[in-house]
Amino acid sequence: MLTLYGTLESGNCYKARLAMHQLAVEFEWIEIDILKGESRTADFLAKNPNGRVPVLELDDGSYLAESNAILWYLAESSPLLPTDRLERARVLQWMCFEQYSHEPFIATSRFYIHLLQDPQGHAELLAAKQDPGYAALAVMERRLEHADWIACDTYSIADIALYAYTHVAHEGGFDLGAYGAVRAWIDRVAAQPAHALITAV
Ligand SMILES: N[C@@H](CCC(=O)N[C@@H](CS)C(=O)NCC(=O)O)C(=O)O
Repeated sequence: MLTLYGTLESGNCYKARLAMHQLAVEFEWIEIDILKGESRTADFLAKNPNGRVPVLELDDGSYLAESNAILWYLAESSPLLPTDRLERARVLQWMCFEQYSHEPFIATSRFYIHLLQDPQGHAELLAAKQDPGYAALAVMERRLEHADWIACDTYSIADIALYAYTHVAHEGGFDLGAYGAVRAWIDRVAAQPAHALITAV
């Protein structure tokens, strides 16, 4: 059976859990308390030299880190990853966008506010993340005004990757009020079969 090492509140870890629920893949969940440094122990660094969750342990005892790499591994040969060459590249395009232009602003703001519960102590950092965070939401809005799904004609792991932190953007201090197409897409993602909440293991 697969084992997922992660932190329940983390959107990056939620991506893998949501995909496994939707693909009906059984897995064992091992909670890692990142606030206590459990992802930085020698034992954990042997699993992921980058000291971060999520990490997926495969049946043969090997480890895979990076949430979007884990999504890609899980979704291979499933409807969550298209077979067409260009569509696969577009899925990757949006997953790269998520990691470079979205997660560093929206997810990290949520980390300071929702997990550390210390917005005052990080006020300067949080202020600096507002404009790029809203810019990422505007990019999504432009795409979703004309499309049901973020990367291609069907629901894919690119939707899962971006849903993880977009649907809880308010917990990072972002107001989705002006992003109607993004909000409608959030509802579509949540209505997919075997959807699981971010709070569910
Ligand atoms: N690019 C990585 C980011 C992983 C990441 O930042 N994980 C955070 C939790 S969301 C973490 O492990 N933080 C603990 C630490 O840095 O010690 C991914 O997508 O998996």
